[in-house]
Amino acid sequence: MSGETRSAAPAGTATAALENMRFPFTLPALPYEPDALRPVISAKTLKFHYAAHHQAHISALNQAIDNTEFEAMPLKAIIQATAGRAAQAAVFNNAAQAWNHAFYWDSLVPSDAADPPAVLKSMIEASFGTVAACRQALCEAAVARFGVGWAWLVLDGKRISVLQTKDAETPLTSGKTPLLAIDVWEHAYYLDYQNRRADYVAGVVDKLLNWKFAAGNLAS
Ligand code: MN3
Repeated sequence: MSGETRSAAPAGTATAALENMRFPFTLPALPYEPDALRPVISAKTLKFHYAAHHQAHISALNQAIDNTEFEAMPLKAIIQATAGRAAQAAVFNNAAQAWNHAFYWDSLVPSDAADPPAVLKSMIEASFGTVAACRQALCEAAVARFGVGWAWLVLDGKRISVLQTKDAETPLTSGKTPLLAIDVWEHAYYLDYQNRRADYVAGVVDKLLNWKFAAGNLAS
């Protein structure tokens, strides 16, 4: 595979594993056991989310790109090539959701209430004032997202910022570097929190954010 760019995601992550695959794509390994994020996210939610929802996007992606030019392409290239093209919506939606979910698994870590590593922390402080204000902005974006979608911490130029995307959309297609993702589709929390999205988001933002992974994405 000479001349190909290897994944820029931190080594050993689900995101890197997926980015280094070609058709047929397979579900990358979860970075922890399904019960590792309790009590914020139950094992039941995580198992369904991973083995049913994430797997469904991987399977649908393989079906959609079978015998097409996308068979030869890495996942991020497929996402870029199909973004905004109505005729390729099935490929884009499943490719982007396959990537978004791997990135979401990597964005979470058991019981991590620690601060970001120093380089990221100083960038966050330059953009938000404090890490607490950054956490608050991420919470607000995740709670305010109308309908299904994602909340993201991103590197936008030299600034750290927070944004939302709808449905399968991803910051990858707008030239921003994703640092962390929070899934706010109902399947991410409904078994545990029913309609209380804010409680799910607060638990994730206060206890599960993988700041080391976020910092590792600064160089990607
Ligand atoms: Mn999901």
